[in-house]
This record gives sequence, structure tokens and C-alpha cells, in this order.
Amino acid sequence: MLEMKSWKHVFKLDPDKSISDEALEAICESGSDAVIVGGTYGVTFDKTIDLLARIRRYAIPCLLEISNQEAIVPGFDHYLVPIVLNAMNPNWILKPHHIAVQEFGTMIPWHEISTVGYTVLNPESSVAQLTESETELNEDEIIAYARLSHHLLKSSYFYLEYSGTLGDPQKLSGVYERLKREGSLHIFYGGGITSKEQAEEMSKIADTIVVGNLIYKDLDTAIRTVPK
Ligand code: 1GP
Repeated sequence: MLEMKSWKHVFKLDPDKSISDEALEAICESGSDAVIVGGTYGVTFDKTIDLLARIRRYAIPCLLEISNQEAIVPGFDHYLVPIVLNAMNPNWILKPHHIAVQEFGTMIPWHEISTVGYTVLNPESSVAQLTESETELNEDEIIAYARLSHHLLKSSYFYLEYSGTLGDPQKLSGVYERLKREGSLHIFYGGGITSKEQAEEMSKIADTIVVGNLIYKDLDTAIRTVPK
């Protein structure tokens, strides 16, 4: 049983990006709580299963953030199903989910799946552009998406997605404090973490921080984002 709610730090590996065996070992042995496999473009079944097989040499929990139905690979410890709450293109809210459920029907192991409500907040990111997300949201608007996700969709996980850029810690600390006062919603933060200091700062506004791009740009610094 995965204790996702106790996780402080996870790495996100993109199947569409190449990583050496040495770098992958450093990530998997870093002391991070888990590895999430996911990306926006170019994620295929073959690339995903190849990366899973390589990560499986290590004991670290490995989750798949499902990006498209072609790339759903069995054998992960758990599956995260994103719902982009602020997508203005309705095809990116529940349409792909509907198609996948139609395709796989009764074969889906529902107990291995968690829905994650995403709020995409960097207008320059691939995911914002793909989903046509409305990214200019104030504190109240973000909180309303979190409440909607938690209470209407019954999701236990909420993801502040700044992919590629660092969010404003001041604004997000207001969001975090207000949401945590209300209860047990678990908050992920991901985007633009490029140093240990930034990792520490963003750890104050989320339960779990996610480090992605830095792995491919500066592996040593990425490893240093893992809390001791
Ligand atoms: C991306 O939130 C993750 O989905 C991590 O963002 O790649 O900018 O670290 P970065």
C-alpha cells in the first residue's frame, strides 16, 4: 500500500526524454519518495514500458501519470488520472477519460487509480497550450478549483501545475494555508524548481513537490532538491 500522503518529494520522468543508466540510478537511489512517469507530448506505449522496466531495477515506488490512452502500461505501482480543471477546451476535461473507459471497460483496476485535480498555471507550458487552460487565476479562483476537485469530484489530490516556471510562493502560501485549514486535501506542487533553496521554499506551500525538467538539465542539483 502506497503512503502517497506522506510523500514530500517526487521526481517526474518524461518517457519522451532520454536519460542515461547512471542518471536514472542517481534519481532512483536519491532518497526521493517516488518517481512519476509522465509527459505531455510524444509519450508512447513503447517509451513508457521501456522506462518502467529500467526504473524497476530499483525499489522506489513508480507511478504513471496517464497522458494518453495509447500509453497506458500495466505494471506500475499506481496510476494518476489527471483532470485539468481549468482547461477551457472541454476535450481535455473528461473526453479522453471517457474514450479510455470505453476501450478498456471492465479491465480497469479502479483501486490502483487516483484522480488528481490539476490547475495549470503557466500559460507558456505545453500542457496549458494543449488544454487551452485559463491560467490567470487569483488565490480565490485556485481555491475554488481545489474545493470543486475535493468535494464534487471526491479527489484526495490537487496539483498546482506550473510546469517550466516557478509559481509565486506568496500567492501559493495563501492558497495552501487556506486549503489545509479546511481538511485533508493533499497538494502537489510542480514547476520550475531549479535549486535546493527553491525546493525548500516550495515545500512550504505544498505537501509534495515535483521536480521534472531539472533532472535533464542539471542532475546534481536535481538530486540536491531531495530533503535529507
Ligand atoms: C511537470 O510539475 C512537473 O509536470 C514538474 O515541472 O518540469 O518544471 O520541474 P518541471
